[in-house]
Amino acid sequence: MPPAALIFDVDGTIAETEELHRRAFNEVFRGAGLPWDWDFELYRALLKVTGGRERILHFIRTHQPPSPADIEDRVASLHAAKNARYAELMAAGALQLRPGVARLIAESARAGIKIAIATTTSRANVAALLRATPALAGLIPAQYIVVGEDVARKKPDPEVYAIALQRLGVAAETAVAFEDSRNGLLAARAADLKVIVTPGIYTGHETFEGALSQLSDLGEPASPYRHLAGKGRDDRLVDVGALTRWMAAA
Ligand code: XBP
Ligand code: MG
Repeated sequence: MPPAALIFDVDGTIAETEELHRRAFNEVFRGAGLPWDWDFELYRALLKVTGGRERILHFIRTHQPPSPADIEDRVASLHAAKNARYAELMAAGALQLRPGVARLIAESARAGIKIAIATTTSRANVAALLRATPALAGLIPAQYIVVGEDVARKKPDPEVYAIALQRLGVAAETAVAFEDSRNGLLAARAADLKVIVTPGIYTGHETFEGALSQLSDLGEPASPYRHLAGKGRDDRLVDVGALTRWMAAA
């Protein structure tokens, strides 16, 4: 049986969005007169905290950067400004989807498989990405897009996946989740989903026990994925046929 639904994480999985988030954070900090600059290594550590607002607060509380006294009250507005800048950068075409994402989503939608999103990022950021990505237009219905504002607890809590499954109306064992991070894997596994992990630029050092498969990416016909662990050693692409076989053998 082919899967009934595919549920995609956004940041790091559909596209390498985190460099755009980081750039937007730093530009907004500079614009607000704050002497903060998140470099790649620091941002990798900060990514353990999901959610941009939560990440800024965590930074203030754990790194004690030079900050005005009222800084915690300004976190919500800094975060809103970050998301506004992120949308501008996205609209300027600063990003491409990761290999195989558009191909797999289009093929699956044609086969009648439901496509959903389960992300801790803000709704506006998902909208910005979808606006900038004509290849996905119309393939992911709005009610199947579950975002940070929809949950009380962000990943690694499974809430975002539980809501997605409920809205999709499918059982967890018939669906597959796609993630790039350990926090995402833990969230999806706690919702009883099978998970394919494609680690990204910020998550290649993490460990992913419990994943159905670990691959460099979803693969394209001219550039197959690199198999890392689990299912898919003898395949080249993640497609509906491969997913069907991997799930049956799980
Ligand atoms: C993504 C995140 C997000 C983005 C920023 O995690 O942690 O917080 O970095 O988004 P995942 P917001 O890929 O596991 O969903 O600033 O909108 O919160
Ligand atoms: Mg992610």
